Amino acid sequence: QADAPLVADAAAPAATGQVPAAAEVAEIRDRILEKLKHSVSKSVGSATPHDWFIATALSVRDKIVESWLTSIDTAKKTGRKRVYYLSLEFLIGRLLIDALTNMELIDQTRAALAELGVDLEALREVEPDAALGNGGLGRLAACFMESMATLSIAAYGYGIRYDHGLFRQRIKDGRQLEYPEDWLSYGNPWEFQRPELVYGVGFSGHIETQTLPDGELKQVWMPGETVQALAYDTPIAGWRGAHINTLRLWAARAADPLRLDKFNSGDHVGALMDQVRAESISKVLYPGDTSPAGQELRLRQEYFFASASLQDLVRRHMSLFGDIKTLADKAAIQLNDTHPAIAVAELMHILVDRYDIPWNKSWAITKATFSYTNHTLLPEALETWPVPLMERLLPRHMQIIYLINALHLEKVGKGPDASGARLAALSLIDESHGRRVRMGHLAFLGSHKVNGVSALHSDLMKTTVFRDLESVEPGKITNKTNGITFRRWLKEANPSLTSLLTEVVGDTLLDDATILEKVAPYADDSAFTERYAAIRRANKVALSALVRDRIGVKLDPDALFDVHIKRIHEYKRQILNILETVAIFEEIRAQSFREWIPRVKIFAGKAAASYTTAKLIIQLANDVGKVVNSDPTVRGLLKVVFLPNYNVSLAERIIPAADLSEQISTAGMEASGTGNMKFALNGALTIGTLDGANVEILEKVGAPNIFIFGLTADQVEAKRTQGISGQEAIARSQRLSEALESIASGVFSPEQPDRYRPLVDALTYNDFFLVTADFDSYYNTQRDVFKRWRDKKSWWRSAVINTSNMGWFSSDRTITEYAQEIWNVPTTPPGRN
Ligand code: T68
Repeated sequence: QADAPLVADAAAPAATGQVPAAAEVAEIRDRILEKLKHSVSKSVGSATPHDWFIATALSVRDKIVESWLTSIDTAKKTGRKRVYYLSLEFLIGRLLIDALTNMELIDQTRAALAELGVDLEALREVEPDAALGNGGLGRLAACFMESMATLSIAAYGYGIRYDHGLFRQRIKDGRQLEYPEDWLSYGNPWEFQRPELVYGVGFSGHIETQTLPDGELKQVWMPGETVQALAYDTPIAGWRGAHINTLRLWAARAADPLRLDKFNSGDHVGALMDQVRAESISKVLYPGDTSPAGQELRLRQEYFFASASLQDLVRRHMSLFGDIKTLADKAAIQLNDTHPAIAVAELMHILVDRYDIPWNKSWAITKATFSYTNHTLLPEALETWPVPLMERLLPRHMQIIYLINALHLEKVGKGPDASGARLAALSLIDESHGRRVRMGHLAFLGSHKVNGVSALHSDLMKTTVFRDLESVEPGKITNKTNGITFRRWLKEANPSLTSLLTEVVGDTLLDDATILEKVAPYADDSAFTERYAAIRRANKVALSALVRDRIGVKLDPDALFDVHIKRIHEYKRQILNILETVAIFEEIRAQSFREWIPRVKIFAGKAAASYTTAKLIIQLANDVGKVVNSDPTVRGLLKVVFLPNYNVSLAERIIPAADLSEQISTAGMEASGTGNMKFALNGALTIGTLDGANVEILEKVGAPNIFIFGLTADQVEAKRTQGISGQEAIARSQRLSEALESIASGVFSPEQPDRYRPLVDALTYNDFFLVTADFDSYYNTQRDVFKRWRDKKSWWRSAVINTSNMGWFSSDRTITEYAQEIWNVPTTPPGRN
């Protein structure tokens, strides 16, 4: 990256076109030059693009730091309640453009760099993505951090500073290969190490029982191993820079990094053993999307960051307020899924063992402090830990969990309907196949509110995974439909569209997204829709250049860009999309005389390294692309591209260029989705099932402006009880059976004809995700898409209506709801102060 060319990337988005004041530009230019000289130690003549990136980042960082210190001071002085967002994942992406945008310095900085002969868009490409997350859950945490700062909530994000984020994906011969990602190799200009902030995190050891003077017994945990947690802080600037919060990430270090005795005796490797073992905790992001972790390192990561974060926030609370009993009044801790759920037991450990607060009082404080967000109902993704592992790694926490469970079961065991089966379902311990601790149950019991991430998902929580717990504490489950930050997903990703929109609604659009409604009347204004369409076309030209650069495929920017980008998973049904692609491919070949709509199918996404089926789906997409793109009868009417290494930055380039957004999960399985919102905001029409937040998008945009197909969640459930063989659906649909046959027989894998036999067999005999059941409905709905695309006026009308109705999906709305209904903290809307 460091030696990337210093010229503008042809595919980069255009500037917003405002003319900044000359004096301000000169000042910024001088500050960048100063950083280049004194912090990077380079001259203008010898500076690489990376040097310029660092100098620019440091210059805006100075501005951020000034407001940051003020924000921290103000929160201290006013004694405000803090929000702590605990998440094992923060999928941030790049920060330069984000920081410049939110500090309102982008045009000035672009101009200042231009005076120095440097192109800001080229610098943008030099920055590595901070990819400390797998997908939606991690990206949501990043959007929430930005919105909490924008709304001036005094918040901290707590997570792990992984040396290596999500793996880099390369495609070789159509197959995914995973390479380590190395975002820190050139240094990270955004973070501040805090050497004075070090906490010891204990593991293993034993428990001693002491007798207190009053005769009470006290449990004292004597850890057998201690790892140190080091703090690294990154400032997160809210919109217009009014408030800056801290993302505090923990790195693991050995308490005793070098065993000198061993080293001196010649055992040079053994001398470093403790260090290697300790540092492995923050070495690499767990690459599972929804598969169970199943290994000790994952639990060590979870406890490591939960413990360090709680020690840190308790220390802050005590130094500010001096009374641990007021914790819940001054701190709200949000658990982002169950990954930090061990924090519930850790806080009990702190309150009971360290502060000698009686059990019941401690439990009341814990419940009032915590709340928990669930992101999935997939059974294989619900975390449980084997009791023997917990006993060995966290003996005192296991004791605490047993006690929480005993008191809980004692309470619920008194009711008239307290059958054995019901108690088994309510228990924190799953006894069905070896004893395991249910982390979802622990998070649920230890919280005062539990939320799902879309209306449908929250409803399903009440009837499936948490049905029994909900009956014990009715009303605890609430819904907080996800949202996205418009600063990144509108203004930074699509500056030209943002300019057009602010022209009609005013420049407070990013302060208050609901004013997007004012765009609706322009859906019928042809002068407006023409400009809107021209912006899309320019974005498609830019994306086409990127595709050509990266994979050498030439695209027609006037074709319909049909986009499916997200993690590769069977429930997300990329294979349904591929089947429709194959069906149309066969039809174009057979009836090439018909008037086909030129279309590009764009795929991108990573598969968990251990997820064989998902990797085979990637290979199939690539193999289909290879055959389709080179078939002479297709004549470019259909192209299939798989863009490697999907990440936040690539999403920022693809989404503004999409015409159609694929949101086609099996109904009931996608908790919310957030890509769906990003696409609709940027004016792509959605083809989707009634799943997750698609349901709410339908409500907002209206049925004529979205393409809904397929079984509903209820129908999926009913269908599964009847059996999941695909044979009947395949027999009913000639198109489907032909598409499956061509895949199974090796049309797309002539060098290995049976390569896709396992995929086709699964769909035929064991179609859990109901791909075959939904195929015809999907195929027909794609033909509705074609019909609509032919009527461009109607298409653009729908696109504008989509954009104008997305205001509600701003993460500012979501965070305001969390603040009011879960955290009980005030929010201050942004705006020019
Ligand atoms: C996603 N979950 C949901 N999980 O799938 C998506 N899982 O519908 C939703 O919009 C999003 O969360 C935000 O709420 C995930 O992304 C993971 O990434 C994950 C990571 C580790 C273990 C399990």
